[in-house]
Order: sequence, then C-alpha cells, then structure tokens
Amino acid sequence: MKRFSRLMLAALLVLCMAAPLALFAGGQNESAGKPAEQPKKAEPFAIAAFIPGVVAGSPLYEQLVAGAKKAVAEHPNASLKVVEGGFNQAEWPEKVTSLAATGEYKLIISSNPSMPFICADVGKKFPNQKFINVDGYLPGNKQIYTMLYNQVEQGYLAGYMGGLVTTSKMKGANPDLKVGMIVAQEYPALTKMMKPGYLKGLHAVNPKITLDYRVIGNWYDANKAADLANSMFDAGVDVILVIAGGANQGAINAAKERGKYILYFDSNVYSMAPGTIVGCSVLYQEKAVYKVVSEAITGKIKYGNADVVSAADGYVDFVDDDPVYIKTVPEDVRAKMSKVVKDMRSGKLALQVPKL
Ligand code: RBF
Repeated sequence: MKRFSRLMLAALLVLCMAAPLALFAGGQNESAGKPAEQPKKAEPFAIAAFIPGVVAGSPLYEQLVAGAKKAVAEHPNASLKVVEGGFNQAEWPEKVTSLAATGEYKLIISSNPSMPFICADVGKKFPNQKFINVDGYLPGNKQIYTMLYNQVEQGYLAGYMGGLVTTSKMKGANPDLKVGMIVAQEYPALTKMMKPGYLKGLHAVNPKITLDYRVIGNWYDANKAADLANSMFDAGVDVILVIAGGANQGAINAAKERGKYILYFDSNVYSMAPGTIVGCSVLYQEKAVYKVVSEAITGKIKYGNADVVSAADGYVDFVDDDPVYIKTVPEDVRAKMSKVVKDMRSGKLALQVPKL
C-alpha cells in the first residue's frame, strides 16, 4: 500500500511538470514552429463625459450618455465615467481642469456650444488631453474634435409646425396669429440659428404670425417657465417652443392645464404629454456620440476637425411617424408638415448655418 501511494505521488509529480510543457507545445504554430501570435490586447481607454448641467431633463445630455454607453459597451478596453458639472457655469472650467489633471482619461467628451472654448483653455495646460465636443463648433485645435448641428433647420421645422398649429382648427388653437418661445438663456447658437430658423418656419406658413419670446435666466426653474407660459397663453398664444432643459416641464404642465400646445426640441417626447406636445424637432445626438466615441476608441477620429451636420446628413429631423403625434395632430396638418420634412431630409430644402 505504502509503495503504491508513493508510486502514485511520483506519477502525479511527473504529470504536473509535464502539463505546462504540453500547454506550451499546444501554443506552437505547427507550420512555422513559432509561438502563435496572441491577439494584441487593446490598451485601456478611459473616457470622462463632462455634463455641463445635470443629465436628467436635458435631452441632449441624456442622449450623450446613452450614445457613449453604447459605444463603450462594444469595446471591452473602454470605460466611461459621467461627471455632472451642475448649473453654476463659472465652475465648469475648474471641474474640467480637475478631470484633465488626473491624466486618467484618454478622452473628455462634453456637449453644448460653450464647451469647446472651455476645453481649448484647459487643453493649453494639458497638451496630451483630447476632447470631443458635440453640439459645439471650434475648428483647427489639434486636441479637439467638434460636431455642430444645423439648428437653423431644426428651428425651421419647429417653426413650420408652430405656424400650422396656430393657423389650424385644432381645439386649443385660437384665431390670433401669436406663437411663443421660452428659452433658458441666450447664446450665439440660439440667437443666430434656432430663433431665426424658428421665425423663418413660422413665416413660411404665414408672414403675419408674431412671436412672443421669453428668457427664463437658467436651465432649471420650472416654476418660472410655468408663469411665463401662463402669461403668454393669457395674451393669446396657443403654441410654445421650449428650449430650457429641466425647466421645460413647467411650461408643459401649464399647457396641459390650459389645453394649449408645446413644441419640443432635441428628443422625441410625445408620450411625455400626449395631446399637449404637438411637435418634436430633434437632433440625433445619441447616434452622433455613438459614432464619434467609437471612432475615438479605435483611433480613427480626426482631432482638429469641426463637422457641421444637417437634416440631409441624418442628424436633424422632425418626428412625424410617432403614433402619439399621428393621434394628436389632424391629418391635414400632418400632410402639410410631412411635405416640408421630406424636402428637408432630402436636401431639397437646405438652410445655411451662419458664422457663430
Ligand atoms: N441644454 C439643456 O437641456 N440643459 C442644460 O442644462 C443646458 N445648459 C446649457 C448651458 C450653456 C452655457 C449653453 C450654451 C447651452 C446649454 N444647453 C442646455 C443647451 C443645449 O446645448 C442646446 O443648445 C439646446 O438643448 C438646443 O439644442
């Protein structure tokens, strides 16, 4: 018995020593006799998404996070950290600086027209740091890629719908040719693209339409947005375009209570207030972010470039196939809207982006 177990132990030892050799032999390339080439393990690619505000309620920030998550999920070497910068805009440069100073992130991605300038400034102190800014424009900085949406077209689509609604026989519409717009704050993309585009769309329906335009002063005060909306409805406005992030909700609630209408920017949210939201003039930012983040991870992005994308490129659109839209908006109004949407998608109706 004793001898048998000693034999067993010896056999086991031999096996243990031989196993790694056998494994090594298995890794040999039979034809060349060289070790097989292991697939190169991609270097870790950490990404920070800096949200200039808060994610919840801000349609473009929600889309940014969704698009970045999707791209990261497809690359095992990539990771994503989402950092909310909050509503104090004076603190953003310092917060982006802190992210760059860690040296951990191959890429800092952000979104809104003010961010390219903040990133350019931070980049001077951290020359190896790369940035992507969607919904922004800054050509020629080798550390930064930007993508700007044609928001003249986005505004036009909202305006055309607003014009059709205010001149329609819809239940909440009145004979006054008064249309509203509530914005959070003023900045060049708004005053040079969105507002002129909106006016152009309104006047394409009827040049006599007048615009009641109000500024809240921040991106979160839903009570103020509701007060503004109510005073506009009192003055004869029947449909309001809102571009105010989290504050939008106040105007939507007011419109719901008063049986009036809302036009929404950036995302498809018809189901958020069925019967009240009559138009969603959207940007496909989730698709854009998925594309550019994927390109950054795989080293294909061209830093220094500043792309401008329009409806004909598939990034600006009006959602006219949502069942809630179809149920809410009468057929004759939808037919007129569809014609313009089709022309814009095909590029037949194209509007210029001005110098910002
Ligand atoms: N949009 C939001 O939805 N939420 C925000 O908190 C927000 N903050 C912004 C701050 C600045 C300084 C600027 C220039 C824009 C901001 N935007 C915000 C607007 C956003 O970038 C975009 O212009 C609008 O959503 C219209 O597409």
